[in-house]
Amino acid sequence: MSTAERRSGFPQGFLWGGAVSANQVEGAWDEDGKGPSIQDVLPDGLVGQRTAAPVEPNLKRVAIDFYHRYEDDIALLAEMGFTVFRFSIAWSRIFPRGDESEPNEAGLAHYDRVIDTCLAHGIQPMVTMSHYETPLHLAEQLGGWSDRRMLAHWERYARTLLERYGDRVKYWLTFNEINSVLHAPFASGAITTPAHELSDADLYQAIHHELVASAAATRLARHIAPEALVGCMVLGTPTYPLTPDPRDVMAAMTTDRASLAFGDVHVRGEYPGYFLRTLREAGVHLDITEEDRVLLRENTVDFVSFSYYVSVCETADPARRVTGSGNIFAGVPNPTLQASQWGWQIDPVGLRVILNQFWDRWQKPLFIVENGLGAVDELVEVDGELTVHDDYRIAYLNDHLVQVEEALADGVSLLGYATWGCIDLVSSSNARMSKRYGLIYVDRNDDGSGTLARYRKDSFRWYAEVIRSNGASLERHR
Ligand code: BGP
Repeated sequence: MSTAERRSGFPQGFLWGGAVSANQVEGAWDEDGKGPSIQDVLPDGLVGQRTAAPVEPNLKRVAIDFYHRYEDDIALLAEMGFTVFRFSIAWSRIFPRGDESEPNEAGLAHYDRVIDTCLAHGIQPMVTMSHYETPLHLAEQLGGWSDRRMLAHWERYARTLLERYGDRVKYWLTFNEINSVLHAPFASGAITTPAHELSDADLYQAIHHELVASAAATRLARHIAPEALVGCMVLGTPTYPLTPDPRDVMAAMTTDRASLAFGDVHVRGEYPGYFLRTLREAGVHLDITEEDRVLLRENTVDFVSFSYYVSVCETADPARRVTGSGNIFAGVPNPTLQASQWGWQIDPVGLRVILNQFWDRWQKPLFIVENGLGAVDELVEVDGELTVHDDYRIAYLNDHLVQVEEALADGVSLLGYATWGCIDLVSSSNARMSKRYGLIYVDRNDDGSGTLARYRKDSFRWYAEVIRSNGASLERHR
């Protein structure tokens, strides 16, 4: 096979782009009627302590000021040739407390402008309805998704978004990394009970309500915006057995299934047997109505999207069950892999593994909606221009995309690839700026100083060429 043929592995129309979330880029935390969200009581990020009320300092209050700079920023994304841009809508801009009967028009109008700016540049907007940013009032009033009353508020929110934007937004995601509720119940499920006091019954009831909510949003989309495609979004972490010991293989499968269950329900419309066993053994009797069952069964997703940063290992041997670092949750470190500056193990082949696993399992088109390297960047001056020589990020993205191309050759159906934090943003786990993912540098520091000016990194020029060549410029042999 010739090199040219080998390199044409990305199909025509493959969507290339990047992803952000409202709370990590927008700032304007209380402007135009926006209410506080749960992010305002997480000043140190998902791994930090929750505060009793919104406090300063919290870098997310200004973030990278995307709320005011979206036009210039989207123009920069267009300069790279983006054909998809994933962002979330801040629920508390639309319903400031979450329980109002009427939406906040100023919030709605803002996203009209963001969406129209994307479309004017030929970029498909991809909207996440909920990305770790439930209105704070709703969380405090109801205690999170364990309470069934969340569903009515959610449905009003989802309906409002679909009625307003459904004519222009084709790609919709319901909950960001829905399976992360297992590990971050407050950020992911707005559950105010501290994680160590949370009962299995309340956790699994919250999971059930979120799954029903996701199906309810899909049903609304079918009626309001029949052209729209609705996907679930899961935190993708392939789990390898630490050794060939069959007990390790089984342990890895069990850990994997805790997350796979979320996709299983979204795709198949019912709970898998192994999940029911988990409930039985935990003595949990879920409150599932007949209406819930019908909703789940009749409103399965059009595609499955996922984030991918790391793989983990698992073992049945308690003595070897040491925990490393990872995205939201950590597994047993893999002795064959290197890690990022934050200890997240880098595994490009794992992306091919999970693409094949998901495709084999679900036979639904996939979409990679997060992937990238968080790293400390240094701004340098070249010919009077400021830039970042981020060859480490280019290497990371290149090697992952080469594995994506392999998965395409394996027959996986994949709609697109959106790199995480395409413009520098506030980190989700630690709420700092110094963990940067962007192709565009933003001049803001952990202490809040900086001009907020934007600079193109080397990876900006590299990604533009990848997109222009539809992946042909990727280096296959590093
Ligand atoms: C995912 C989240 C994102 C993003 C990413 C990187 O879990 O969906 O919001 O932040 O992880 O995480 P971090 O910012 O902690 O490096």
